[in-house]
Amino acid sequence: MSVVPYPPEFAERYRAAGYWRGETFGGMLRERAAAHGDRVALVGGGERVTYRELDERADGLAAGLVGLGIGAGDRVVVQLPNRISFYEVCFALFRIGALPVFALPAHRSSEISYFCEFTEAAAYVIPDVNDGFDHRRIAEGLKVPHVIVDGDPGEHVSLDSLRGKPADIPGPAPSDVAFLQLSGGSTGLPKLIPRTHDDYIYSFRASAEICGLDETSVYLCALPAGHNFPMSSPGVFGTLYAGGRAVLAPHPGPDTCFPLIEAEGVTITGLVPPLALLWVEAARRTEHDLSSLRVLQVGGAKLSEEAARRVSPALGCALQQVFGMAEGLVNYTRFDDPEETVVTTQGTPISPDDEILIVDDSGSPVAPGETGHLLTRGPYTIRGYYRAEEHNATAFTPDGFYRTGDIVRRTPTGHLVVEGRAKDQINRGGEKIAAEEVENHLLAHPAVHDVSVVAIPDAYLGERSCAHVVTRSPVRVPELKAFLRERGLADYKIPDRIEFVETLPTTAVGKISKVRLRER
Ligand code: J2J
Repeated sequence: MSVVPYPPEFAERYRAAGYWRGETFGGMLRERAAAHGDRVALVGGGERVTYRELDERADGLAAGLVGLGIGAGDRVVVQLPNRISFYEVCFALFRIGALPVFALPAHRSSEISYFCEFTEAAAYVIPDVNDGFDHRRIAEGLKVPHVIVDGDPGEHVSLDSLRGKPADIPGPAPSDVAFLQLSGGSTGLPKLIPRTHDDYIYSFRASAEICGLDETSVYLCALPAGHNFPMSSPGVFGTLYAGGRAVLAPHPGPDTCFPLIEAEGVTITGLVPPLALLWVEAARRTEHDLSSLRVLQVGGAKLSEEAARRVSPALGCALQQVFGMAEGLVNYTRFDDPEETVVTTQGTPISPDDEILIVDDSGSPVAPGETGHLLTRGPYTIRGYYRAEEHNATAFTPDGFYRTGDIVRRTPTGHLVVEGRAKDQINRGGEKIAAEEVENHLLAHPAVHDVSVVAIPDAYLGERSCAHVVTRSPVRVPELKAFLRERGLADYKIPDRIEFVETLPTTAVGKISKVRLRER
């Protein structure tokens, strides 16, 4: 089975409670275009697109994609940067019922070829050149029927050539899977997350409400558009749901974003902790007027209390901590939470029906206030990864709770505090690296006998990655890094440090002890 559905009794409950309202992405855009067609929906690359224009462009593009042979249920790997075309392509695919697979701009041939092959993708959508990298290079040798380029297509299909006349296309059902999102991953190969129209729209509609979004809101998309946080917490989709305006920043740094905040009157944006700190520093000496900014959301990795205390004074806006995951569950500190709660916790869940369990190593609930493994189940948390039956057997409990791999505790007020992580992952300033994936690539080098990749603490990023390598023949660090790049691994996954060791420490049962490696 490629997708694990919500059990019927849960689906019924989520509908009855009004979480799942039978909405689809396509329908939502149509309604917004009818209600306020002339309002600006998206701003990016010097262009402004109204709700009506976005709606029409999605229709035109959907017709062109159908003409290319793309149909309902087909997977399409989308690797576009923060531009208007990202959303045009998304809505066109949503209208057809084809599923975008959201790759990040940083992904390279290793990740992309895996996504294309694993999902048997019908197409791969890219910019020509972005940030100095020619994405058409990844397309060379890729096993995918169509490569669609936003820009100079070379030998491929130009996105603009697909802009046709709207045609009648039967849309997907609200309970259908809308897209495949990427998991941060903790195993050798990244897992894909199937999200339905019903569940995802609930998550960003409720997020928009929690964040107080309305038609006057201006959301700045600073993080990569394909990531779950700027997409849905409340992100660009939450903003469009509320009838607001989303501004797309090509880069997340203050040099790019501060002028956009001033020019567009941005009211809310979301960042990962290292970027938030960069903004705090830059705000001290900026000449840009940031007074429109009401909320800075910070999430994706733990924000230290000390850093959290600096946000509001420096930026003159409220801080909101966001603890979320592409698999579902998202927590927010609320605007009426006491200041101490906002700086010391990662918030409470979106939904009254988000079920939270905190358990010990043997799976028994811990005493209130104690630290343990976070398990969750609810109206927008998946029941299984895409085409991953074997992995699902351990990633979920038999009664459908997702094992987040996060170690948390709950305060007496019900707020969650992230205390650590049990999953074999490195959180490099919000960018997630599955240790095993990098280990497997290193093991492919003939000089490498054994390897273990662990997180090491870092003042700026929170964590960096360090590979401990046992060699069988001499090799130098730059050679190993070049080897990983040649294999087409995304840059952020290349270990920050590589240490050569005689042996790797083992546990009592003979497994490599990452705990002892981290201590080293
Ligand atoms: C500590 N760890 C955090 C936080 C995520 C909103 C916000 C973030 C994500 C995201 C998201 C954290 N403090 N505030 O999808 O909608 C770590 C946890 C979690 C993992 C999920 C959203 N916020 N984390 O980061 O799928 O370990 O989603 O399980 O990329 O990031 O990563 P991801």
